[in-house]
Amino acid sequence: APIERTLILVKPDGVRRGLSGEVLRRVEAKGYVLAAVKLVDADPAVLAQHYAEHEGKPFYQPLVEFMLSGKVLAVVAEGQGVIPGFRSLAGATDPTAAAPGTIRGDLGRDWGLKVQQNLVHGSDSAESATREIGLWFPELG
Ligand code: DAT
Ligand code: MG
Repeated sequence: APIERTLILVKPDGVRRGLSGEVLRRVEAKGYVLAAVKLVDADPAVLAQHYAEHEGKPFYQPLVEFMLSGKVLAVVAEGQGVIPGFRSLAGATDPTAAAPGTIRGDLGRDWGLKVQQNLVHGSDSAESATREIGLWFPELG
């Protein structure tokens, strides 16, 4: 697989629950390299672009509000195949469906919660990764 970069976000539920380090540990244990890490209050304009593909869906507004509910850990990770590789580490979108061994499967909770509270985001393609790294880390450009 090619050496590439992906954007990872530890969402506010993950930061609140003290799981930022556990997510970074799994990324590093896999052999990926942390190229940039920062704890931020998400910018609403960045979020609107980040989730543009979901605009108009019923979960869009709750998703954006959730992402504004607390700090987000933004990470650029680098390595061979890290874009699909981190998606594999993260597991399926719905924590109930996510396999054991994955971040969402092991650590995600959905009782009484919404699907958006699934701990992490990972870019889904090379195009998304380039776009999302530019949005969250304009200083790297
Ligand atoms: P992923 O984060 O696995 O790439 P996605 O891009 O389809 O998933 O959706 C982005 C986020 O939106 C996802 O992490 C959680 C939320 N979401 C997706 N589908 C949802 C649904 N049916 N109900 C509530 N939230 C949803
Ligand atoms: Mg996605």
